[in-house]
Amino acid sequence: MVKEVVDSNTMKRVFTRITYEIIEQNKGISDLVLVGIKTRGVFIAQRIAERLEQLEGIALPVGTLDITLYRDDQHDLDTQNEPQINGSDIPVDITNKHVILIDDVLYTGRTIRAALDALMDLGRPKKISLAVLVDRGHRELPIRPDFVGKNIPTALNEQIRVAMEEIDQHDGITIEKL
Ligand code: 3GP
Ligand code: 5GP
Ligand code: MG
Repeated sequence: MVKEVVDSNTMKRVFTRITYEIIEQNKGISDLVLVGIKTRGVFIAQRIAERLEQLEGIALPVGTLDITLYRDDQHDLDTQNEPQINGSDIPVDITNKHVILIDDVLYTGRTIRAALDALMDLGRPKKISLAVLVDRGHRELPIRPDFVGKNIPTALNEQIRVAMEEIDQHDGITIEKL
């Protein structure tokens, strides 16, 4: 059973709201670096960067981190799988910058923990914040997002699907029972 929780228009509004929240919580955005976690986190980071440029006239650098589960079994919700960094492409030195880490779905928090490790290896940011499109709950680590598109409480046997125009030809969020 598939249920739509966020439609295309609402999703665009969510990106706009997160962008305003980022502007509000930062005195000037010029020292920000956006880092998206592949795959959809990168597109979310690019959307936020576009809005920030429209609203503030500043084009921020957008970097990417590539993190996959150690076992290549993406739809297995077995949380024993530890996320591993496969690569990063961050176009600027993050030392003394404020990095906003961006992912599509926050679940156990293990992906973010791995991402924090990877960022620390690259430099010493003065601050790291976390923005996610969906928080589905079930955290296993003390990690909390600073910016949340939508809180969607889930059961363990449910899965969130995030669709984005860039790769899925439409925007939207659905929830599905496995
Ligand atoms: P993403 O790359 O856009 O984040 O992990 C590959 C894809 O599989 C992810 O897309 C994500 O949307 C989807 N996915 C669904 N459930 C899970 C899950 O439990 N773990 C991981 N890592 N990915 C999941
Ligand atoms: P965590 O490491 O927090 O358990 O999981 C976060 C990562 O796993 C996210 O990058 C996301 O890709 C993926 N993930 C976990 N659960 C889901 C889900 O229900 N839907 C989607 N789309 N991705 C999920
Ligand atoms: Mg993801």
